[in-house]
Amino acid sequence: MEKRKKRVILIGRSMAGKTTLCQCINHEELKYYKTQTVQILNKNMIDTPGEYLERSYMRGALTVTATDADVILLVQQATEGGTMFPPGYSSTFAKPSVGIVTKSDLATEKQIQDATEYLKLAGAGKIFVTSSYENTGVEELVKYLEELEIKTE
Ligand SMILES: Nc1nc2c(ncn2[C@@H]2O[C@H](COP(=O)(O)OP(=O)(O)O)[C@@H](O)[C@H]2O)c(=O)[nH]1
Ligand SMILES: [Mg+2]
Repeated sequence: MEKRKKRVILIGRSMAGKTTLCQCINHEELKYYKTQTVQILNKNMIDTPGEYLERSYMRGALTVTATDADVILLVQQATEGGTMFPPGYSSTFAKPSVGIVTKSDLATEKQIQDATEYLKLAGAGKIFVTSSYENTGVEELVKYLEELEIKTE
C-alpha cells in the first residue's frame, strides 16, 4: 500500500512561531513574514494566521480548514503566560492532535511546564518542546508525525 504524506495543520496565536517552525522543518532559512491567510507549505503543512484562533468569529473557518488535515498541531509559545486554547479544544476536530511548545530557548523550566500543561488541557496527545532557533525538538516531532498511524476508512 502506498503511503501518502500526512497533512498537518498548525493552529496557534499570532507570533507563536508556527511559520518559523514550518521553515525549520523544511530546512529553509528562518525568515519572518506575517501569515495573512491560510497557506499550504511544502504540500503538506497548512499554516494559519493567528487571528483565526484569536477571534472567536474566525474559529469556524479554522475548523473547516482542518478537515483537510490528518493531524492537528496546537502551537503554544513557551513564554506566553496564558493560552488561547480552551480546555478540550482538540475535541473540536476529531483527529489526532499534537501539542508543540515553541521558543524554548527563551523560556524558563517553569514556563515550559506551564505551556505543556495548557496543551494537555487543550487535549493534545503527545507534546513536543521545540526551539526553531536552536533546532531542538524539531527532528523528534517530524519523526513522530512520520510514524503516526492514521486510521482511514
Ligand atoms: N527565540 C525564538 N524566536 C522564535 C522562535 N520561533 C519563532 N521565533 C520568532 O517569533 C516571531 C514570530 O514567529 P512566526 O513564526 O512568524 O509566528 P506565527 O505568527 O505563529 O507564524 C518571529 O520574530 C520569529 O523569528 C524560536 O524558536 N525562538
Ligand atoms: Mg505565521
